[in-house]
Amino acid sequence: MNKADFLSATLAGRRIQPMQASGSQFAPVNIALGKYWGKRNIPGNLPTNDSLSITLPNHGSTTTITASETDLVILNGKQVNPEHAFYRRLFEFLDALDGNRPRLRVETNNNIATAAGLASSASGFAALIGALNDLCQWQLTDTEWSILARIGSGSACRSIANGFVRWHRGERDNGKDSFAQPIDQPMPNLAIGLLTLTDAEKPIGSTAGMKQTLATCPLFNSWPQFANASVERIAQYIETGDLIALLNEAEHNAMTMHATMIATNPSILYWQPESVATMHKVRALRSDGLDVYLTMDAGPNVKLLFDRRQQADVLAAFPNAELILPFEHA
Ligand code: 2P0
Repeated sequence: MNKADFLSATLAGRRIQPMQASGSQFAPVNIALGKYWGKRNIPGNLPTNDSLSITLPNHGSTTTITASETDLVILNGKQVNPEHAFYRRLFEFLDALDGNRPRLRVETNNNIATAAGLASSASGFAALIGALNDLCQWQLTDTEWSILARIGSGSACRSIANGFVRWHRGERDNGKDSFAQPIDQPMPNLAIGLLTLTDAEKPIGSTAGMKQTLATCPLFNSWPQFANASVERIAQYIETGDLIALLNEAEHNAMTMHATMIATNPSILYWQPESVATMHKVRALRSDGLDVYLTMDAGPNVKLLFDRRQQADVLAAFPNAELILPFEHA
């Protein structure tokens, strides 16, 4: 199956036919506490393992789509050149959705610090599907929304709700059982600190990085089993309200994912000296009694995870951290 086949399996005859002047949708970014790393199917973005994220409320992408004389992309107020990777990826996806689509003007605004290494492709594809759903009045269910976003970018399937969200890897070849669902259980004391440590260029994107890991990493055989069990533990800690156990598991999960990246050939090392210095600092704070943990994605920046009741101490140690309280939103 190619991307268009995966999409049409869920679209069930829906086409890109505007039913109103424009369609809009906001979608939030998410940070995985149990990571997605590895695809069992590349065009469908079908993962080797479950993952589980926390949404950053009010941080993300707003996309508005209108029918237009020509295809046009506006990103953060600036027109994007058709040669640009963002433009190409977007219209390749829209063409796969509907080969006879009308010309479209797609405007996206991201209100997130992209420098902090937050994946705007996740909020972007979730917002894109939502805007099309609005424009064409598709009446998508949340599951269909999640599946279509996943085919755009895997982690986008988790950007459909606030709070904790779990992506069930699924087993079917057509991907219809691979979607995310919110976990209706808040953890009000969970706090996140976003650190922008460096704007050093990433050595390799996630899609290529996962491919290389599967092809060359001798440790990867043990990753899916570990990752599934780890997500299961995280889900249990959410249920029992054990914040510290959850944060500890999230850090272990991230470090294990990075171990698989580092053990590829050639090695993928997203860490920069500032990342490693931050890891040591977090450990030193922990041995001083502060419950602060960290997670990292496919980039050099670190996301601190802690108990908001220790917010003053954590922010004193990391004055540049942007504080996010995921369960405090309008
Ligand atoms: C995650 N990452 O779970 C993991 C952790 C990066 C490290 O999802 O190829 O942009 O579009 O499916 O979703 C980044 O990968 O990759 C990602 P594609 P995506 O958040």
